[in-house]
Amino acid sequence: MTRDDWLVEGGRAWCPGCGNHRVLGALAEALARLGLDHRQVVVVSGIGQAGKMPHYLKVNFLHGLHGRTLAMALGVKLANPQLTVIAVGGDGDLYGEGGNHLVHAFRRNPDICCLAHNNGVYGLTRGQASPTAGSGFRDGIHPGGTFVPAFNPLAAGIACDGTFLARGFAGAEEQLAGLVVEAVRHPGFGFVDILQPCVSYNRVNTSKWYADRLYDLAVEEHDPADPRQAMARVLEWPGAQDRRIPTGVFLRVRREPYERGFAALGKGALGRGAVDPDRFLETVEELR
Ligand SMILES: Cc1ncc(C[n+]2csc(CCOP(=O)(O)OP(=O)(O)O)c2C)c(N)n1
Ligand code: SF4
Repeated sequence: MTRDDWLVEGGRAWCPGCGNHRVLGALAEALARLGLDHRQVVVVSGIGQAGKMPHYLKVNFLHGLHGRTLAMALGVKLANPQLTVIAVGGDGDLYGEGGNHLVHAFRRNPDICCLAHNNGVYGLTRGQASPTAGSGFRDGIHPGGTFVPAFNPLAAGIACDGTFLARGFAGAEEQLAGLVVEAVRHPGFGFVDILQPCVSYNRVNTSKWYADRLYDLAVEEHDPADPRQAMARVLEWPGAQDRRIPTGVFLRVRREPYERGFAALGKGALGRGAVDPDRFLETVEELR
C-alpha cells in the first residue's frame, strides 16, 4: 500500500501553507510503511484544526470533545487492545484543557501513539496563545504579550515516567514519518511533539524561524535509553536562548503497557466474544 491509499481525496479545511497538510502526509506515509489494515487503525481527535485530521484518512475514527482526546483514545484501547490507536490533537487540546490526561498517559503508558500538533496557538478559535507560546507572545487577548513561561511537554514526559518521547517538525516530512512509525511500534505511549507553523496566527514561529534553529539528535551523540541525557536535551528548548531546537527521539525505554494490567482484557476485545451481547447488562452488573 502507498500513502495515497490512506488518504481521502478532496479538499482540506485548512489554510494553504498550514503545517497540518504536511503532518497529514507524514502520517499517511507512516501508515503505509507500517503495513497495517485500514480496519485495524483508529484515529481519535478532539476539537481544533488538528482535530480535523482523521476526516482525511481512510481509517476508523472518533472525533470528540476538545481536551478529551487522550481520555477517548484510552477508552478505545481498553475496549479493544488489538486495535492500533493514534491520538491526534492540538497543543491547546493536549497541553491546555487536556493536560491532565497527558500527564497520566505518560504515567500509565497505554500502547497508544499520540501526535501533538504544536503551533503555539489555538488555531481554530483564531489565534489565542496556547501553553507553548513563548513568554512575550502577543495576541488579541494579550496585546502586551503573555508573561508565563512556555510549557515543555517533553520535560513533563520525562518527569512523569514517559517511555517514548520524540519531537518532529512539519517541514521535515521524511523524518516525521519515521518518528510516527517508531511511536506506533513502541509498545507503550509513543509521544511525538510536532512543531508546525500556523501561517495565519503565529507570526513568530514561522517555517524560517524553525529552519534556523532545528537540529536532528540522530547526528549528535545522544543515547535515548538514558533518561538523564534525555532530560538535558529536552531542557535545551523552550528556554531563554532559543538558539538550538533538538528534534528526533529523546527517550526510548520499556515498561509494561497499561492495558496488560487488566487480566480481563487478556481474553480479547470486550466487543468480540469476551462478552456475550445477550448477557451485556448482566455482565455490566457483575463487573460493578
Ligand atoms: C470543551 C471545550 N472547550 C473549549 C472549546 C473551544 N475550542 C475549540 S478549538 C479550541 C482550541 C484549538 O486549539 P488547539 O487545540 O491548539 O488546536 P488547533 O486549532 O491549533 O489545531 C478551543 C479552545 C471547545 N470547543 N470545547
Ligand atoms: S488558522 Fe493556523 S492552524 Fe488553522 S488552518 Fe490556518 S494555518 Fe492551520
